[in-house]
Amino acid sequence: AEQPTRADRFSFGLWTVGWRAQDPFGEATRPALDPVHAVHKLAELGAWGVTFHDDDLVPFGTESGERDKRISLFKDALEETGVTVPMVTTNLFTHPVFKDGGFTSNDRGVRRYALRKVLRNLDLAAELGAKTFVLWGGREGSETDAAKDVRFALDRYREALDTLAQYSIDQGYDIRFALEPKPNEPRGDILLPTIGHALAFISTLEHHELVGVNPEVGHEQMAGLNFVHGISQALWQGKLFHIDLNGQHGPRFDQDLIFGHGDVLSAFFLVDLLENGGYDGPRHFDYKPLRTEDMDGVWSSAAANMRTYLLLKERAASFRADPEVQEALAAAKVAELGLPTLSRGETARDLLADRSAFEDFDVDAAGAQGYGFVHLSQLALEHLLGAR
Ligand code: GLT
Ligand code: MN
Ligand code: MN
Ligand code: MN
Repeated sequence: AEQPTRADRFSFGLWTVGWRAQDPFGEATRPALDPVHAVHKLAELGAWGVTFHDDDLVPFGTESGERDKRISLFKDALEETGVTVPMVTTNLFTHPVFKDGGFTSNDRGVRRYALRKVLRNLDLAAELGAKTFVLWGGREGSETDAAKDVRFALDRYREALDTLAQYSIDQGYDIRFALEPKPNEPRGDILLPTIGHALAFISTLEHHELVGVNPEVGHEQMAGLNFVHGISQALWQGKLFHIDLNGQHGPRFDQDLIFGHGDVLSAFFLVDLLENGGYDGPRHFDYKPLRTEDMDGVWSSAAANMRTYLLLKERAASFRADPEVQEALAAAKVAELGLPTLSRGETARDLLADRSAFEDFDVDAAGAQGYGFVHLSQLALEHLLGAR
């Protein structure tokens, strides 16, 4: 069961296994990875999908003849392996032109250039059959509040999304957009820093139904937030279009660890939620193989992501199936939260007339009851550890 198959819908960004491990203090420790080779290796390991930024597949500035050639070699690899492209994203952060952002650069010419770059990439996404277009605005932000009028920046962000969505509709593309929040890094402060900010922003868009979120485990944890809660709300609002799975140890630089190699208890509850909460999109890994690894280490890290997910899925199923857990869930009244607080047709006036709800309600008894959450939580931990 720990052997991944296509049915698991695991996908990887070309930039993950292809990361050469350059960081602010050191050079690359690994050679460049040919996208065609990456597709073959990922297929061998049992992955179902591959994703990429425009510039991962075709380096920035490549002339169009060479661009076509690279795209066609990539397509051949997809065809040979049966690997799909469920998502495509765009790089609006590497080239110096984007140092003050793409859609929200103070410079209008840069904003127009950014839109042109993304429109071109959207055409490619449609051509490859991608269903989701991710936008991570890593450079959309600032280091100083003196330099950015955030209200104008949000106007321009919205203008960009409205323009892209309208174009996609006009072209007849079957693509939805997913915004990826991150609180900081590389900018001092990034716009739309959390799932919550992104959801609120999306509600203001002209084509809000076409725009959702692509939350990343580590990014919410960098902000000190509970990822499972964030994902729950995104699901609840019908906005979980895509997900970036990885690991992180709390608020610090973006670690992009292997999935489960950070907060493993949170990863356990996340897999339980994804498997039982109505998410049927890709299980996409956005991680960085450790800088210490050679190419063998890269491929074992890719396999580790998938194996960890499947192990957690198996542990979550064993947790759910345990009669003692079911008893503990009942004692903790977990399902009772699903019952509406008012009865069918009951109004606030009716509630005011219900003495049992207030005048005769025994607040001391209700305040004295134990919920048994500790027992339930320990059962989860024991299933996770394989002790049950
Ligand atoms: C970049 C970022 C990731 C995003 C990618 C999508 S870009 O690698 O660090 O978290 O998911 O654009
Ligand atoms: Mn990250
Ligand atoms: Mn990243
Ligand atoms: Mn990501």
